[in-house]
Amino acid sequence: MAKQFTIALAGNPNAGKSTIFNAITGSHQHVANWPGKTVEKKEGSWNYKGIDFTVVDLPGTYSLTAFSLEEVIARNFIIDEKPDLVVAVVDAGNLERNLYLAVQILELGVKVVMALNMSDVAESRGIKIDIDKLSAGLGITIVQTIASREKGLDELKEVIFNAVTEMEVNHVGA
Ligand SMILES: Nc1nc2c(ncn2[C@@H]2O[C@H](COP(=O)(O)OP(=O)(O)O)[C@@H](O)[C@H]2O)c(=O)[nH]1
Ligand SMILES: [Mg+2]
Repeated sequence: MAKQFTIALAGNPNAGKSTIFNAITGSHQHVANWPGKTVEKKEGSWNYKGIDFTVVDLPGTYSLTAFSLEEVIARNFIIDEKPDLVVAVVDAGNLERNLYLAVQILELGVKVVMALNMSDVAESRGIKIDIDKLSAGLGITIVQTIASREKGLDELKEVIFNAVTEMEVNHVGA
C-alpha cells in the first residue's frame, strides 16, 4: 500500500493557516474535535501528482510551551504523530513574533518549510525581508505567499511535495 503522507500547518493565529489549508484541500476536508478536547480539528486530503496527502490545520499558537490547550494540541501532534512535514505559516508583517514559534517547531526536529505569508501587508508597512538570508539561517525552504490572493500557492504546493517526497529543491517563489 502506498504511504499516506501527513502535512501539518502550524502558525500564529491569523497568520493565514486556514486560507492555505482551504486552498490546498479544496472541498476535501472535514471538521471534528481533537480527541477529548473542545478545540476544532480540521483535516483534509490532497492528491498531488498521484500522491495522497493528509493535511492537518493545527490550532493557532504563539509558542509550543504547552501553556494553553491549543499549544498542547499542536505540540503533541508534532511530537506524537510525527507529520512528514510541518508548514510553518508565518505572518511577514509580524516576523519576530512569528519566528519565535517557527524556531520552536524546528527545535522539535521535524522537517519544516515556511510559507512567508502576508507579504502584501509586510510590503505596505515598508518591511523588507532578506529571504535568502532567512532561509540560509534557518536551513529551510521559504516560499513567499499572499494566501488571500492565491499568490505563491502553486510554488508552495511544489515545495511541499518536493520536501515530503525528498526530492532536491532549491526554489523560492514570489
Ligand atoms: N492581506 C492578506 N490577508 C490574508 C493573507 N492570507 C490570509 N489573509 C486573511 O487573513 C485573515 C486570517 O486568515 P486565516 O487563514 O483565517 O488565518 P489562521 O488563523 O492562521 O487560520 C483572513 O481574513 C484571511 O483572508 C495574505 O497573505 N494577505
Ligand atoms: Mg484558522
